[in-house]
Amino acid sequence: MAELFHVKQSHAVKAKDAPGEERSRAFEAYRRWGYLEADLDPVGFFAPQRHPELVQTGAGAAEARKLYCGTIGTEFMHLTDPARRAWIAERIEAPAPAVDQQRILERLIRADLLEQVLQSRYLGTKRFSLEGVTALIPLLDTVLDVAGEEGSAQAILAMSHRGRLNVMAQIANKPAHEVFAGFEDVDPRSVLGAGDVKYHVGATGEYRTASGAKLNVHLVSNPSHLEAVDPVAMGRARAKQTRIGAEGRRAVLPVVMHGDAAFAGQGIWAETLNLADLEAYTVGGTLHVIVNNLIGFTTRPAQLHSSRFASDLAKRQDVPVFHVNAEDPDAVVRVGRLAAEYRYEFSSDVVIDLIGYRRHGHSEVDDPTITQPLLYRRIKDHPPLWQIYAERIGAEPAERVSAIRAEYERAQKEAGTLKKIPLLHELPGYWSEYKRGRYDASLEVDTGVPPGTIAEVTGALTRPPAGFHVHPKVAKLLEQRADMGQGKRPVDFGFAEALALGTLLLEGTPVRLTGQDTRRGTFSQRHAALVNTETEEEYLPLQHLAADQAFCEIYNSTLSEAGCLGFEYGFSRDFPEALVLWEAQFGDFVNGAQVIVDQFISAGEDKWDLPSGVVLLLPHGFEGQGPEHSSARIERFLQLAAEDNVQICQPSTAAQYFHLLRRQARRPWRKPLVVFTPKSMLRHPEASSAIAELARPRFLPVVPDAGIEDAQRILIATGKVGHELRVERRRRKDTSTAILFLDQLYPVPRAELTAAIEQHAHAREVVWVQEEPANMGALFYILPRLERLSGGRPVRSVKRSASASPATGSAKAHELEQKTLLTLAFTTTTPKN
Ligand SMILES: Cc1ncc(C[n+]2csc(CCOP(=O)(O)OP(=O)(O)O)c2C)c(N)n1
Repeated sequence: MAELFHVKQSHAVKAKDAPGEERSRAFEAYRRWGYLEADLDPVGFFAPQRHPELVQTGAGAAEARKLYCGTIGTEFMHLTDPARRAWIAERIEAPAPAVDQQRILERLIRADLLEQVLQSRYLGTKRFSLEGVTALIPLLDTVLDVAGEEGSAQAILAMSHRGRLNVMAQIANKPAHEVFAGFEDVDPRSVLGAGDVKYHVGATGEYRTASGAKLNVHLVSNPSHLEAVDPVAMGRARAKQTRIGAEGRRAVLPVVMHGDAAFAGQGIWAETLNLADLEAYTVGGTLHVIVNNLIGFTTRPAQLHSSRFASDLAKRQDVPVFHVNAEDPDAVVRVGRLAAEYRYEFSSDVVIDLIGYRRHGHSEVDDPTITQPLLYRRIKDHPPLWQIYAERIGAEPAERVSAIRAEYERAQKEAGTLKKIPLLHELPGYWSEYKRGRYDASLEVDTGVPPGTIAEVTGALTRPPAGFHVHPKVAKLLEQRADMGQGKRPVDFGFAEALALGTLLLEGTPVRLTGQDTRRGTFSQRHAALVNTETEEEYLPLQHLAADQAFCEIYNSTLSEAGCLGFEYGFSRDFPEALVLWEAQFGDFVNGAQVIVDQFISAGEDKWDLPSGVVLLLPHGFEGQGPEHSSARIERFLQLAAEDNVQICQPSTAAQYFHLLRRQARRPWRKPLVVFTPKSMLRHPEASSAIAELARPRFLPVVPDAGIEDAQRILIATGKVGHELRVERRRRKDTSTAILFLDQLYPVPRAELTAAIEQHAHAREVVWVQEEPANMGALFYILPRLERLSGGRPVRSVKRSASASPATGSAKAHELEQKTLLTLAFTTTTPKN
């Protein structure tokens, strides 16, 4: 092997160089640029790109060329660690290890015939065939083989539509007749308005590797939205690893497959890649496979990415990329082993770019000859890979081909006789104690905590270790919190949260909380980590409550919404015992994660029957901070709400927040919870709570008005404006207006709302008051419901005028608007809604 490793640009070889030096330069150039001239052109439409530093003659050139410009193109010279570069070079420059060609051939035949039988039996039905990249199956076989050798017991697989049915059958071991059953569409009545298409659902099975190891394989359910599943798979892997403990990262291997167009184009994947090596998110390396067919629907690579390869984004980090020609299965298998071993050796992400072609149109109902006539003329004459490979290795597989075809045809017939859709999955055992589906009152549990326990937790939360230098502002806060915990001053929101998490941790509920600047809190309200002013060392009091407490992870996230929320949703899917919370910096930014909210959090249970108890903390409130620091878009969450799929709440006091968080963990019902959290209300005196409030039994979905009896009018609000209304009422010395807080918007608390209204039997009207413009907030949702529950009283609303943007950019305009809003709320003559 040429000398390893000068990491500098290679220079053109000069004639006077000594042969040793010349050889070493040639190797260096090929290690760096060889992948550009590698043979990665499966059907003659992806010609090598010539590079001037790749000399064709002279000492070492031919040898280096053979190693680096064959059917494997290795991009690794961007890795900053010389040991990693050397590790890869050593393996690429060593003779290719022997591979089990019979096993490869068997897998190729199976992959191809499954598609062919589907094609012949269900002509014109979309299946997103794998043909053209069938080498994916032997590739995954090898990756899992290495995983077994390395001691893994589980693999989390994520992928989009392409070849998914094949991966389900060959890798997740879903029985073939169940794959066919998806095409029979039996029992449609069982999924009216629910369920998902066959190429999106998940699968769970056991894979037996070549060396006899058994691996549980989980193929993650995913939506059509390409790449959205990436962070979810990572979060799921992290949860499974956390459950296992110290050996977790070795025991669970995440494998994520990507389309080439999606890999190059979708931002959520870039966000996810950035999580790879962070303490808060690492899974000890994800193995990525780009199932690269050099086309995206009808669009060619030159229109899809500014770089030669779809994979280039990965190079922003220390991640090697192995391009491999999918028409050379031996090379594919070699790369699979190399990449998987690299993951285990360095706990690093690694990318395999499996470059093949697409035999049919994007789906089987598309005619690709309309947009790529030349390419598809060539593909039409190109034999399936198993035929090419059988010839190459001198095998005679006719008998196996007939036997496998017959096997699939039998399975297809069996599917036709099924009356019910086969169970697609079973939730792991740790879900057995938790319920999903509809809400019912029997799910409720008490969440109150007596003052004695609060005082104990407060002690641990407010005493930093000896010699720890606390910032003077934080020291003062800790003193105040100590008083709060002793009942000497009201408990504020920040401390109520700490107490909720602290008491849960002591009761055995693990906590994971992440978000931008979450450790301190955007509004300097949390201070979950104390920072030593002398050393910057951090200390998390919630991690030091008791020796037998549950684990507590509180992290600042990266500046990402989609990636980070997707991760936490994934984590919650595999850790129902934990309270998993994701916090937006301002609720306004949650729309950066809209796909995760729409496709997973809101619809996941309906589509896939997969529950989650993830919590979203979304700071919300109109405070004159402009259009992007006001609204978490209550209206959008309410629009997504149906069939008890989520809970949407806005706690009006610290105690309500305390009970809400505890309720989420202690109830056996696992359901996403969206919490509109306070900003200025964090410090609003009326939003603080007496310590006795923490001891009361439960969260109140509707907070009645204790101060007013037999009111003439009832104002109902949610969030900060309710407190402002109460202040305004005092200012006006009004004693005839009751002000109720609707702290739970969804599921709508009908009984509590009716009871709170009926408490004021003589009230003449019910008024919904919101800060949000008329086209936003809860208005559209709540009015019809209030009309049904108001006992025949007229219902009207007070709100800002409809507006294209959520809030004004002027603090003074905001004040004027807010004042008008409050005035209107106390005016009895406002006409219709
Ligand atoms: C976020 C998103 N945008 C657009 C689409 C529509 N769409 C479905 S497949 C596809 C092409 C994907 O190409 P590629 O990633 O290369 O995968 P392939 O289908 O070629 O395997 C497009 C644009 C989608 N599903 N998701």
